[in-house]
Amino acid sequence: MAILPILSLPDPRLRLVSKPVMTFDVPLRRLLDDMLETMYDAPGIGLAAIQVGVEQRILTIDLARKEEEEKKPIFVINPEIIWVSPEMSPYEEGCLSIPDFYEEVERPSRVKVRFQDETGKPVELEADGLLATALQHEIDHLNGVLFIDHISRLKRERIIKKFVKAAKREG
Ligand code: GNR
Ligand code: NI
Repeated sequence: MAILPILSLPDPRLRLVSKPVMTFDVPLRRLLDDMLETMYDAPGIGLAAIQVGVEQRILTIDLARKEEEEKKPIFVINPEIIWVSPEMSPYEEGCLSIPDFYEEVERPSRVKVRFQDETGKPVELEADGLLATALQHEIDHLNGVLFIDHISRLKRERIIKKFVKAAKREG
């Protein structure tokens, strides 16, 4: 297993539309293991493959945040949102690719997602609360969408500018 470097704003790869996984092989299992280790180390509750530079429709999710909580990782491959609730809920979101910035985002409170597990088996999952938020945040990443795309243009442009400046300073 390995901890992979996480891309941050304004890396253009974060805007790519990731490609479907076609083969459920050993390299995929390795990538999932590395993503999980990277996510736990960060620490984060979700990670999309493109955040570690891999342009494939792959997510890892685990809401267990505290050390003592039992780890329950979910591997999500080729996900599709097949239903969203009409009700919306606000949640203060953050993103490992936009460190130290948090802002409230409104999204559907509940979602139904169809995806494949790490063996390629189709799965359907209905989620609410933080899991619904995390799934939507992560699936956005697969489409090159970041949570700042859901906030006001003024705030979005301000945060992008800050990261562009920081990247220039660091060369
Ligand atoms: O660790 C994370 N926490 C989080 C909190 C609220 C809403 C979404 C998230 S996802 C984030 C990790 C991440 O950036 N995944 O892409
Ligand atoms: Ni994110």
